[in-house]
Amino acid sequence: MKPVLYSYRRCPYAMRARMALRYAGIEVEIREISLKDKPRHILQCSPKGTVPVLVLHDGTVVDESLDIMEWALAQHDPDGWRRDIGLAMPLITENDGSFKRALDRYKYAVRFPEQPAETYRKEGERFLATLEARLSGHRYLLGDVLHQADVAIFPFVRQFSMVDADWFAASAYPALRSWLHGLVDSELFTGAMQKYPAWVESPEPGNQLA
Ligand SMILES: N[C@@H](CCC(=O)N[C@@H](CS)C(=O)NCC(=O)O)C(=O)O
Repeated sequence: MKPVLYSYRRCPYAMRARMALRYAGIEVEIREISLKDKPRHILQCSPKGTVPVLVLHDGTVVDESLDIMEWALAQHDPDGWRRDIGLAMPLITENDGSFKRALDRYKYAVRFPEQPAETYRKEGERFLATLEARLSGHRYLLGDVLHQADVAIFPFVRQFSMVDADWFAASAYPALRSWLHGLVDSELFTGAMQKYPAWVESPEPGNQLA
């Protein structure tokens, strides 16, 4: 029996998990869910109700995207995505913390009217500038070989770039742009973005029509 991955195609956390699983060559049953109508089983496995959630055949539940990446890489990590984790972790932490916060405010600026969208964009740009500096000397964030950090971070930068594509195309981050385009065009990403119909949960035994 394959492990089950509850997923949502456009979720950046789910993207990083799906990419790590593909890279590690682990086949999973992807269950595409609606965030507005979550299946009972995902909530039974992980009451916090976020995707991605990986359920292993022995019932073990892994319900944080970075833990799913870690689990996948512990099974198989052919290119050493976990090297220099001491350098990678602060970047990933900043991505998931202050950058994600700025991204949400920039993307949904109408819901955060305290500041104009440009202010939130400027907050996010602090992280973009850090990435640009790293990418100016290397193809990827930790050198010339793809790393867990690239895969963990780029789905969020992709979202940021799409809020105002014209602004991003003219922005002061050329190395970041070519890094992003390379990852978006990669087989690893396109393969992980395959479309699945929404997973339909079978009815609870008690609710079944006779
Ligand atoms: N820290 C979690 C965050 C996951 C997360 O927030 N996912 C979003 C979708 S992108 C979600 O499921 N939100 C719940 C909802 O919208 O109901 C992780 O890394 O897995």
